[in-house]
Amino acid sequence: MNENYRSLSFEEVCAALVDPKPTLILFHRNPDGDAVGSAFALKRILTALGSPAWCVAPDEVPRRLRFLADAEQSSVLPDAIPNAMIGARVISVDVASPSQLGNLREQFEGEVDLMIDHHAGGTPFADHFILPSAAATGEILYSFIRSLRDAGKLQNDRTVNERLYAAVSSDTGCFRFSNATPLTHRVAAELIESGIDSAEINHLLFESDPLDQVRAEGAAISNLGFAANGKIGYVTFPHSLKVSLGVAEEHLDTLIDIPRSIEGVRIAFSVRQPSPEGVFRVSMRAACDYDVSALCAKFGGGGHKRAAGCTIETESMDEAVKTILDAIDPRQIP
Ligand SMILES: [Mn+2]
Repeated sequence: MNENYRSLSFEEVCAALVDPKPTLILFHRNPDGDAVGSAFALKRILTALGSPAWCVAPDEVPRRLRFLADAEQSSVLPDAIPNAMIGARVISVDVASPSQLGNLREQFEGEVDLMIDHHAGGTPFADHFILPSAAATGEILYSFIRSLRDAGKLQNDRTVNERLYAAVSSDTGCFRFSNATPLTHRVAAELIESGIDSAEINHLLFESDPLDQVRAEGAAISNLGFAANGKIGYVTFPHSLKVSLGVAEEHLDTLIDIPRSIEGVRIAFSVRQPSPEGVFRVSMRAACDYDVSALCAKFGGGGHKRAAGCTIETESMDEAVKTILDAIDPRQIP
């Protein structure tokens, strides 16, 4: 951890949020429901608190998550930042390490004033409020919002509640994963009590798959592999397959769910090859007490204990898979 950056108290973050200043809100590349929901919830909160705000990310919001974004902000890419926002305060949400800023890193590393995140083992790049026990960044934001509401500084806002619920539901796989704590469920309960349509949000998040995603999953099933007597399951998606199907990278985020949902699989991973170059993106999940973030950290990646990722540079897909398998000691799998 960089000693130049401070861990901020809850009160310090609340004070920063109510300090009216134009604000850019950063979220990570390949954005998920927590990143988009948290960023656009924070945008609305800051606006209500007198701070004009704008969301920025290295990748566009995927179409399936557009319902969590503002209609008036049609792009999150840096060239869409209004001139009035140049030099604004910068708050990052759900970003664990500078590398997750992708091509925004050069522009924003060292420029972030506050990071709010829930990943353990990241690399703080600003004064921060990091709570690894939280299931989602949206869960952390909810605690700030509730405190500000109780203090009479914020009104109850349905759109904010919807975005936060989506953030939490997204990062917990609809409240199925082990990160969904009693507090997570209490947050969800309070959000549902506020009158949002949780069933509709979960339908949009989990039951509205783009056809291209389903086609990609169908093709990937023939690329399933197993090791350690079926305790390890994996799926590969080479660049050539992406080209022949004509699918986009955003349609490959769910591939990891294929091996993860097979009986007996304790550790699941997917390996994607976004471009013809020898760069392979690995997503990893544990259905047991196995620290996949420690494993991914060996390759410069990270994440959570049971959900992590990394990038491997090697010559072929087979080599990438072998690299991961060699790094797992089957005797360590519970
Ligand atoms: Mn998250």
